[in-house]
Order: sequence, then C-alpha cells, then structure tokens
Amino acid sequence: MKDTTRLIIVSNRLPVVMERTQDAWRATPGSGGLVTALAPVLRDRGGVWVGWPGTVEPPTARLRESIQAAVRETGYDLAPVFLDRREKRYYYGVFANEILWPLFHDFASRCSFAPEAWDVYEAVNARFAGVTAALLQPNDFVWVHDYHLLRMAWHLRRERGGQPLAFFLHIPFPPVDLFLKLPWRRQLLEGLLEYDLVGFQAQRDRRHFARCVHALCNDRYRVQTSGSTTVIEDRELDRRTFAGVFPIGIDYDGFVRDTAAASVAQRAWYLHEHYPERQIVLGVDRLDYTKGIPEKLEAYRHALRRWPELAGKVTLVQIVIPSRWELAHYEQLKRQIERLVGEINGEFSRPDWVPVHYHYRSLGREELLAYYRTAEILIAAPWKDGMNLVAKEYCACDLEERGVLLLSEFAGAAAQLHRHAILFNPHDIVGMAEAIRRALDLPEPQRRQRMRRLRQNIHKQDVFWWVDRFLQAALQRRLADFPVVDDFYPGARELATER
Ligand code: ADQ
Repeated sequence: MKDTTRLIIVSNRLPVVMERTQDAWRATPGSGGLVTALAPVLRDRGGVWVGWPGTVEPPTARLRESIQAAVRETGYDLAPVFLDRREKRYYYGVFANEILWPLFHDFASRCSFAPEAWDVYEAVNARFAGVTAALLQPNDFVWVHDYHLLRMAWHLRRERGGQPLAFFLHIPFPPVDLFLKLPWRRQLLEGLLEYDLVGFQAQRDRRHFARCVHALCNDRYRVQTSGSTTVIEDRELDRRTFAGVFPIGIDYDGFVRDTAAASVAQRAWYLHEHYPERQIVLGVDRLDYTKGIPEKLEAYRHALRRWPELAGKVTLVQIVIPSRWELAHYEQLKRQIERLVGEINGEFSRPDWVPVHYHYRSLGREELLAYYRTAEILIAAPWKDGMNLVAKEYCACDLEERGVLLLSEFAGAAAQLHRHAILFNPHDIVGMAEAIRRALDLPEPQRRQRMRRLRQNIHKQDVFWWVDRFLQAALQRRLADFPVVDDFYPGARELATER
C-alpha cells in the first residue's frame, strides 16, 4: 500500500459490541480473524472502521461518547452507522438474512422476497455511504465487507466519484439460475460493478459472478477471464472492475500459540480422559441450516448401524453455537438436531458409552481450543460455505499432527485443502458414513503426513497473507498481483488423488 494511503474498512458490524449497562454503555472489543488481521494494518497506517454498533437505541451523546472512548482500546477510529428497529428488521433481518443468505447458499426455497425490504436495504446502504463519504480524504482506500453492503459503492460513487473502492464477499456467490430469481438482480450486480475490485473466496464464486454479469449486463459490460481473475469492462464509462479469488485465512500463529498454553493442554487432556480408548469426532457449527448438522448425525447413525464394532470406540462431540438469528426455522432446526441426538443415543448407548455428546452453547476460546487439540477427527459438513474457518482452526490447533480433517466438498475450504483432507458429499449419507469410517481407520503415518501438509498450507496462506494480497491486488490492479487459485469441482479431483 502506498505510504499515504489510509484504510477505511466498512462492515455491517463495528469491531466493538456496545452493550447497555444500567446507566452507561460498555464497549466489548470484537474478536475473530478479520479484526485480528485488520487491526494492526489500521493502527500502522491510520484508518477508520465504519459499521453498525449493534444497538437500535437512539444515538444519544452518551452512546456516541462511549463509542469514541472505545477508540482508546482499538487504536484506530470508529465511525458508527446507527439503525433503528425497523431498519434492523428489514435491512439485516429480512434482506440480508432471509433473502441474500439463503439464496447465496443455494436455499432459494427459504427466501422471502419481501418488497419493502429492498427499500430499507437501499436506504441503509446509502447511509453507510454517507457516513463513509463524510470522513473520506483524497488518498483513502475503502474496503467494504460482505453481503450486507452490496449496494454501498453505488451510493458512494454518487458522492465521491473516483475514490478507489474494493469489496470482499465472505459467503458464496450463487450460480446464475439462482441469482436470476432475485427481483433486484440487475441493481445488485450494477452495485457490485461500481467497485474497482470484487474479491471472492473461491473460483466457484468468481465464475458464478462472471456468468451472472455476462447473462444480465451484457449490453453494457464486457467480461473477460484470465486464469483466476475476471476483468469486466464498463463500455459506457470506460471503467474496469476486477474480480479475483482471495481465500480467507486464519491467524495461524495466534491459534498455535494459544493452543500451546499449559491451561489448554491441561483442559485437552482432561476432556479426553472422559473418552478413554476412544476416538473423538468433533463438530463445531453455528446453528444454521447451511451447516448440514442433521445430515452429519444421520451419517454417524448409519456408520454405527453398519459397523457395530464401532460401539464404544468412537464419540461424536457436536457443539452447536446459538445462532445470531432468532427465527422460527432456526428453532425447528434445533429441535430436529436434538431429536436426532436423542434417537442415536437411545438406540446405541450402553452403561459405559454414550455415542453423541451434544452441547448447545457458546464456548469460551480456551475450551474451544482444547476440543480442537484433543479431537482425533473434525467433521465439517456444510451444504455450502464461503470458506469454513472451523476446518482451518482445527488443523492449526492440532499441535501433535495426528488428526484427520473430514470436509464437505461444498465448503470453500475444499478448494484449498482437498488434497489432504478427506472430502465427502454432504447430501450422500452413505458416502459420508464411509468417509467417517475411513478417517477412523486411517493409519498414523498417513494422518501425520496429511495433517502436516494441511497445516503448512493454512500457515502459508494465513489471514495476514490474505490482507496483503487483497490490498496489493486492489491498489496495483495488475493481473500479476492476483493470487492464482486451484479451480475445484466437487467429485472430480479428490478421486484422482485419493484412490
Ligand atoms: P461463519 O458462517 O460464521 O462465517 P465459519 O467460517 O465456520 O462460519 O466461522 C465460524 C467462526 O466462529 C470460527 O472462527 C469459530 O472459531 C468461531 N466460533 C466458534 N465457537 C465460537 C463461540 N463459542 N463463540 C464465538 N465464535 C465462535 C462467514 C462465512 C464463512 C466464512 C467466514 C469468514 O459464512 O463461510 O469462512 O465468514 O470469511
């Protein structure tokens, strides 16, 4: 990045959570990979994070002051965008979470295309643009995150024409037949084409985006792809948008360091002591219908029925993290999961063995790392996922390098990790059961070899690599600066490499 370039990060949420105590506001710093990776860059360069502070209360002077006080902790500026209750409901609850989230994850039947949600989404995107425009200086570089803000650049361009603007989509981009269902399909694509760079998690997503632009906007835009990068030319304005692939990473060294702590090692040992002579198969998922939790349980049940000798030798520890959305179908999903856990335990439990240990709660970091460290196998079974950070975190925390990663071929992470993880189709219960069996039987030398390679890969392309590559590509906009990424089709490559 040029020395004078200030970084402006825009995301739905600020990196602090504002909570009301009796008569004051308390700011808790946000955690997670994105904040960890971007905070040092923002502190070094100077920069601002624009986002919603997570409350629908009116922006009183006291609330504003408390947010500004949090700047002393973060070390960089925060610019809040306030939302009222109705805006939170339609922009966040309906448009982002009941339209874009299901559609972009191939769950079109769960979409409710409520017309009133569009107007609010537009208005909130315009407000984000207004707050950003008000603080922009000529050399600033604006980096917008995720599906809540697909239209922000469109509004910002009207206020600040030539400013460099980039966008990263953390979730998948849908295939053209699904995208076509959106009543606002053209506006959303045109919104994205106002960015100079649009980044995706996997080739699959970039390819879908390029096809959508070609199918819907061919009258004005010309689409050309070279390797992992697509260049879209706006014939009317003589402008270009680059679309590239930047698989997000984790703070690998941070996970290794924290997992090596004596307190985590002790917890890990203690956890496994409850499962003597048993392999732990671990699942860690947010409560979400995209994560394939019921199918994972079905596959485990199938494995226990088919291979009775597994009784007493394996335990599935399934941790479900309460979801951010309190919607009826999340309740339904929870009930479905709990019914399945009950059925499996009812069918197979013995006095000395319970086949599924189920936790529905948010784990503290230390406990999560201890589970990662101690489990012999991690299984992530999403029907679709932008990346799936849990898979990468598990590998980073496997300090002994004896674990196995079992991964859905529809997770973005599969494109990067398919050579050394065991992949499966999450819709194929029998195939998933066979993958579980294969992982349980994998001899130690193979486990080590695979895990070492997975960890090398995840270490090399960590979240700091991700930030550097994205910023470099965004600022130089030369094809040579874009990562070249494996193209991956489920069902093709791993057959060639594994068998
Ligand atoms: P998510 O859908 O949230 O992210 P994922 O990538 O699996 O999915 O990340 C979950 C995160 O939650 C992990 O970092 C995990 O450590 C964390 N976590 C686990 N237990 C927790 C707990 N108890 N409390 C709080 N956090 C916990 C979206 C996309 C993904 C994409 C990421 C990043 O849906 O596909 O990988 O963004 O781009």
